Amino acid sequence: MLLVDRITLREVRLPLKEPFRISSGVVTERRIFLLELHDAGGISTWSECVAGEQPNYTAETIDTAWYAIEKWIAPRVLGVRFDGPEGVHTELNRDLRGHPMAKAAVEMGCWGLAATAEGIPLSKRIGGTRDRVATGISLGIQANPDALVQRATAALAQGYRKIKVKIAPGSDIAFVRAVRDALGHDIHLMADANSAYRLSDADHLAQLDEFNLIMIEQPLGADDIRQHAELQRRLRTPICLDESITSVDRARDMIALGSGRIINIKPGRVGGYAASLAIHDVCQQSGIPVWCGGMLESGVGRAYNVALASLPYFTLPGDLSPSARYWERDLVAPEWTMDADGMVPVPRSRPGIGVTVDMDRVNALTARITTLAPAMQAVA
Ligand code: OSB
Ligand code: MG
Repeated sequence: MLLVDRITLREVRLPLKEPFRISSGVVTERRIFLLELHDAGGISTWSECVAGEQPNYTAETIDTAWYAIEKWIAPRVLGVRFDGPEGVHTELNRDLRGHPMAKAAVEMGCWGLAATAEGIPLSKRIGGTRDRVATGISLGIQANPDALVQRATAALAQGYRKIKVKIAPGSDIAFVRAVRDALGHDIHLMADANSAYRLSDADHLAQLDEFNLIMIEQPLGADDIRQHAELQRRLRTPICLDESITSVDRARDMIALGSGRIINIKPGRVGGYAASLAIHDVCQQSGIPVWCGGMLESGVGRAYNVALASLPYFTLPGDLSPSARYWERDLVAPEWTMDADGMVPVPRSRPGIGVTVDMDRVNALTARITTLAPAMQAVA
C-alpha cells in the first residue's frame, strides 16, 4: 500500500564545475528541483525533477514542471491510496497530457518511498541485479578540437568506459576525428547531436561513418521518427534515439520503422520508472540495446538512474558520472564514486535510494520551497 501524505518542493542552485554546452544551449548553474515525499507513517524519501533551466532539450523547464506538479500532478497522488508505485503512472496520464519530467519526479518518488517503506534497496525493488554499473562520460561542446581531445584523454585515464562528445554543425567532423585519432580505433566513442541536424545533412553526417562510432545520438528532431528511419538507411553508424523516445509506444515506432538501433532511456524523459521498465522490456524482446542517459542530476536524481541502470538489459555504459564530475560537492552522502574500471557501485544493502541528503547544505542553497498536502483534509 502506498499513500503519499505530503510533498515538499524545493529549488536548489548548484553551480557546475564547468559549463556544459550542447547544440542548443549551455548550462553553468543547475537549478536542481528536489521533492521530498512523506507517507502518513513518518516514512519519507527524496526524488528529483530533471527538467532543465531552458526549453532547449525538451519543452519542459524547472518552472513549467514546478507549476504542473503543484497544480495537476501532486493532487493526483496526495491522499490517494495506491496498491503500489506500479499504478501511479497510469493515474498521472489519465487526461493529463505532457509534462513527463514533472510526472516522473512524483512517480519515481513513489517508487523510492515504497522501497524505503518496505526496507528494500531501490535497485532490488525494480528488479535490478547488478551491484555496479558501467559508466561513460558526456563531454560538452568545446571551443576547439584540442580542448575536446584533452578532456577525452583525461576521461579515459580516469577509467570511463565510453566517451560521448556533443556535436553541432561547425563542431562535428574535425572534433570527432581529433578525438578518435587521440584515443585509438577501439575505444567506445559516440557523438550526441541533440537534434542539431536536418535530413538534408545526411551526406555530411555520413562522414562520421569512418570513425567507428558505437552510435550517433539524436541527430534529427524529436518528432522526426520517419526521417530518422530514412537517415539510418543512409548511415552505417547506428542511430540511438534520446529526445524522440517519450514512451513505450515511441520505442515500438522506432523499432518498427528502423528509426534507430539503440535507445537511451532517461526515466525523466519518459515519465518515470513504469515507462522505463516497459521500454527496457520491449527493447530486450527486440534485441535493441539500451543504456541510461543523464540530465546533469544531483546525487538524488543519480540514485534513480543508477538503480535503473542495474537492470539486467542495460548493457551499454550509461551517462552516470560520479558526483565529482559535476560538482565541487554533491547534495548527498555518500557522494557517487567511480572506480578505476569505470564502474559506479549500486547501493544494494541500504534501503530506499541508498543516499542521504545533506540537509545543512540543501537548506543553505534553497532558493524556494513549498509544501503540498491533500486539498481536502479530513475534518474530525
Ligand atoms: O542529450 O544526453 C543528453 C545533459 C542535458 C541535456 C541533455 C543531455 C545531457 C547529457 C548529460 O548528455 C549527461 C550527464 O548527465 O552526464
Ligand atoms: Mg542525448
